[in-house]
Amino acid sequence: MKTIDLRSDTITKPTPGMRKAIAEAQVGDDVFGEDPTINELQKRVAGLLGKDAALFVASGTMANQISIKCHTQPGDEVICEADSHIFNYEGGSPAFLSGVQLCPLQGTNGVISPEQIKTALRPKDSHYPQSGLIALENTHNRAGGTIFPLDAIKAIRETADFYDLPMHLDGARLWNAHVETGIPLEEYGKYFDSVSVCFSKGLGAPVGSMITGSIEFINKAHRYRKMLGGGMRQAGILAAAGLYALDYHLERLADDHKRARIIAEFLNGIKGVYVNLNETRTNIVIADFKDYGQDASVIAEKLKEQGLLCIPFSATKIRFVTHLEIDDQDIEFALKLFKIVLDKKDL
Ligand code: TLP
Repeated sequence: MKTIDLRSDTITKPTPGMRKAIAEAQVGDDVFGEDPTINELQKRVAGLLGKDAALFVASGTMANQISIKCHTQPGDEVICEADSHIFNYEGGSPAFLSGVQLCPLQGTNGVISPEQIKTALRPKDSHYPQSGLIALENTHNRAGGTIFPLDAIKAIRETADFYDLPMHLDGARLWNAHVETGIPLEEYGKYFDSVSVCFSKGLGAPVGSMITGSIEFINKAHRYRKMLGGGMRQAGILAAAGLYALDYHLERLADDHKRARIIAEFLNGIKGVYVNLNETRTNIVIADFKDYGQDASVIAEKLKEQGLLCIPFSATKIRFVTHLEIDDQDIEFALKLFKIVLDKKDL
């Protein structure tokens, strides 16, 4: 049976071209700083984000958590959005690794405001945790791949400057925001003290993320990476995939966005199903089946029986993600499967 896997853009396997780049990569011992391919990727990504330095790490989670560790002291509080990846999907590691607590603010489409942040800031009094960091996410995964508007980021930066707070961006899918808006990565980067980006999401590399920031920040991150056992040796074979992805898989994200849009419009056309079409601009579609009359998990199971894989995100919501391995025919086929599973209920 043919399978259409829309669970995540993390499921892609390296393409033949990427595998060739991996096979031909020059490598060295990266713990000694001697892997030329790692060094090239770090330099390139730092440049793209307008930062002085970058550090290759194993995963997006590691990139976010090392960044939190660098910015905070135990007992601090990190202001983030309530649906953010850091708050929901990183295993409670801010508490485990950095001894900090999170202050989740309910955003709108993943976007929080300076006013919300001001209200959340703690007085400088020994009773309170100390506000230590503001962490944003762009694109925002659980909100549906939504793009954090640049003006909103600028306004938060002004607040952060006023209260002397650093800002971190979980930019696992910042590539998607960049391709969709045409806003240079560097423009996004300049409002943050640190930005993490991933090669293993829409870009299609098998492994790897990058932390970018100042030289001082990255030196600190380097030490924490080592402490976490994240110092890798001939990791240039992984960086080669990242370099290849930047050359060949960045601009094509626009295709993923078009395909996600087709799914979004189709599902939104079904009675009782809602997709926020205004905000669905990248490769993630969150469909809310709240008036459809069946639990998200039941619908996901029925879709699976037909060969379409997706992830329920709540009792009523299901996430569908387009990626490198989904082409136009797959989208046509997906719509056919949606019709089989959903239309009957619609009649
Ligand atoms: N997200 C995964 C799951 O963990 C939910 C996915 O399938 O989307 N930041 C953001 C915004 C992410 O979406 C993810 C992965 C990460 C960080 C963590 O990346 P990894 O999986 O490399 O640790």
